[in-house]
Amino acid sequence: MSIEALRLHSLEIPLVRPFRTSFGTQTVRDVVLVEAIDSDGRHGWGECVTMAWPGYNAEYTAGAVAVIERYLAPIVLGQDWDPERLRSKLDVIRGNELAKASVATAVLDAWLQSREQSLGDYLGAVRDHVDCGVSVGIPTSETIAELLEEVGGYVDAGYRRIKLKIEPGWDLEPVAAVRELWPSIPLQVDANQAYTREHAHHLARLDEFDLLLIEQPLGEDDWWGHRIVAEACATPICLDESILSLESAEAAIEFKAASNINIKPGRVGGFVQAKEIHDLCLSREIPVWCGGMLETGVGRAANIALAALPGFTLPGDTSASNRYYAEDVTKPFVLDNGTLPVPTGPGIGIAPIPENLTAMRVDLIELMATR
Ligand code: OSB
Ligand code: MG
Repeated sequence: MSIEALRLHSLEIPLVRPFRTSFGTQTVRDVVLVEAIDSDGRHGWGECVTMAWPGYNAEYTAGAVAVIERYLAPIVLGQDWDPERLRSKLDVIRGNELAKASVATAVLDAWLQSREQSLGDYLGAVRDHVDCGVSVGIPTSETIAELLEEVGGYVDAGYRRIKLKIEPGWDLEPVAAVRELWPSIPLQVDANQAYTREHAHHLARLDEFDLLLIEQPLGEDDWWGHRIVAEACATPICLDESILSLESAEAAIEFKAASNINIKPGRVGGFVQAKEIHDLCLSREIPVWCGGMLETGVGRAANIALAALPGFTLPGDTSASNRYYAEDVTKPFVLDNGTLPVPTGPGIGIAPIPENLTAMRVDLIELMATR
């Protein structure tokens, strides 16, 4: 089965509420779904999790589309792939992990379908449901009242862990307010690189709120700064943006810059790499959890399979579809007692609903193998 075509579907899906982080506010998810069509007529799907602008990391959606068109599609098209060989082949393109992951996952989905194997089975899933957390943005009104209203809704829905987005000026007070109302809910924070080393002792004031972790307080490449913060705080430090590869995960552990890791398959180039990082962390007893990028059902299905691996001992940002979208491009994932079911069908186990795909689509690029 060789890959005969890649289709890049650009979608715009409104979010149920604005999502504000230290790097900006999103009200619409503009996302590209990659469809890989093989010579036996199978359709594999992968989600490109870039944001529209380079605020989370250096990649952004329009740039990722250009990278896929110019560099990744010519590598992939017209050939037969297994996941490991594709991974090493795509490695000749530097960086651009989010773009690479989207193409690699679409090809992986088609390949798994040809073997009638689910992604969870392929990766080594040990659970049929995963514990779900939810990531709560900075309220656009910047009021504690709005934050508590939103968190209350998620607690009532059954989420097993709450993550609050923080930035300088929005940290101790909101965390204290949530902790006061819910004294025992598992709680953590995510700064998306908004602080500096000079804030180490300020961040240590979060210790009194019994948080699971503080995620990515400093810049992506500030290894030494994260070590300084880790020494100042009793709360575990977790890295997200800094972890781009197996090697960076190992550096974080050995250097004691982090004591747990958020694994996002997009950020590390795909599921083969995500599993390698999981395996390393499991062997070093470093807890991991599955991050999110406001995925549609396509990316969510695959993330849930990953989160079913044994080392994923903390609830992930794998929330139900209705936390993000009134209508998803796939059948929605519905929270079941604070968990989501691991898909069992071949490949990622889900595909866009054709009518939703067409209705949400703002652009379509088709790239064909040349013969
Ligand atoms: O830092 O984890 C992050 C969303 C977009 C970009 C970066 C991040 C996030 C989230 C939301 O925190 C996770 C989700 O619910 O998908
Ligand atoms: Mg994060």
